Amino acid sequence: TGGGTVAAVDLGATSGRVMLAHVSARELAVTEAARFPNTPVRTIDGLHWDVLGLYARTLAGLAEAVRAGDVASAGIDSWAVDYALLRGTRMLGVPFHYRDERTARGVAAVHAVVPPAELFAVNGLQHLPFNTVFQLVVDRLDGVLDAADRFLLVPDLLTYWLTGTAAAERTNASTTGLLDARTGEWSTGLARRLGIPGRVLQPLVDPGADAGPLLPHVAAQLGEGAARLRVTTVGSHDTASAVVAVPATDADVAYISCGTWGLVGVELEHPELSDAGRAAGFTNERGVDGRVRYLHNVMGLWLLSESVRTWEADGGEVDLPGLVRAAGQVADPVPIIDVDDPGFLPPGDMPARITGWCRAHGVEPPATRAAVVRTILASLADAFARTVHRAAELTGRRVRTIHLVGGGARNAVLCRLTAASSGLPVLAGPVEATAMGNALVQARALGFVSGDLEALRALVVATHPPQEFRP
Ligand code: LRH
Repeated sequence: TGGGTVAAVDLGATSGRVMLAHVSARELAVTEAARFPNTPVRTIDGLHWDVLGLYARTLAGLAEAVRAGDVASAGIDSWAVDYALLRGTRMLGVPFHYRDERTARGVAAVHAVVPPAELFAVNGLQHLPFNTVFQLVVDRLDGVLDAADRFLLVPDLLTYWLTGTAAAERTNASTTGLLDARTGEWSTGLARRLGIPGRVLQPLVDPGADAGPLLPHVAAQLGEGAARLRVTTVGSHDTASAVVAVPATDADVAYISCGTWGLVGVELEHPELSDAGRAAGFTNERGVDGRVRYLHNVMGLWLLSESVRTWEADGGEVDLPGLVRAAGQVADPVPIIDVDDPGFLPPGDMPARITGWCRAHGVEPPATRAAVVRTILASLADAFARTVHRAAELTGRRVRTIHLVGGGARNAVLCRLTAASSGLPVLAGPVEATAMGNALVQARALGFVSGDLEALRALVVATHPPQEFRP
């Protein structure tokens, strides 16, 4: 076929973008139609996402995309776990940010009924205090869940606002903690035990499913070219889309999807529910085409972006690329911190917390901004390397190459340090893997390309060869 053009909407924790992708059997050309910041808002009751702002900017970005090309379809992905409650068409309150502290109450309430090991045996997930199930139980305790007849994860919410079709896309649903890792269906038994009414669980749909045409008022807002536009369900968990576009040529690879988080692991055909894996903090998330993303959440570039935010609040511009280059030249040894320490999770003064961590562990804290950045990058690389080797051990997979995709692939110091720490070659890029995976799944659904994930990945390798960092 001649191929065609789709729009990939990718909402990250720090920024969102609408990308235009022209896809055919030989081509994967991605250009940016719009990019906008995602700025959380703290109100009296906690930390929230500005979902209306994100929706408005998504609409503006789609309008831009429609003006620029003959767009056949749009697909939406975002960070996982967060959601809106709805009653009928009406959103009940402003969605919370997963970094809001309220989740602790939910964890205690859930574990009192279903102990951690039992929870893992059902959902196969790494314990993260913000998994949707914990948040929903807080809503139940606060009396808010009673009023809701459904919850929609962020990409499902935007798809609903665009099309009027309400569903739960399966890759993202797998991050809620309410999906059975073995069957890929909602665990209604678990929901019942936790007092989460079955009615709030929406019908599950798979990536590639048609979500329908735009609602008339949306099409009118997007202008002439939008008449033909449909929404296609993609791997709506951003990490699921990113893994689709890992430019792997064989199975002996691990991936690191590195943005706000560093998602480090391997792809499996079936969930791996061993106790050793649970103890090591591994998760079984659903991927596109029923694959399993067996991975561990490493804290990621959040440590860096939150440090920059702290320095900027102190006054003045921060030249991040310059700081990263300077970090690359720091010759004195820097401390290696435990990036997964839960103390680093909430927003706030990150350099102070890094200093505090070092003092508490009897090591000399980094003294300059460049040394702080070096500490962060070297510590991330150390965690990435340990996690890759652990994933290999736990699954019996022989890992000969590490693919690093996402924004982190732009950071040459991080890629170099990851190669050095792991003793393995790091193949970096594409930076826009998530948007590419999103676009490829749409393009396949529309018949612009065909084949399994390996075929889609071969197209990424051919069009966007990664950059190699040798150990
Ligand atoms: C990365 C990500 C990750 C989740 C986290 C909440 O953007 O989706 O996979 O664990 O955000």
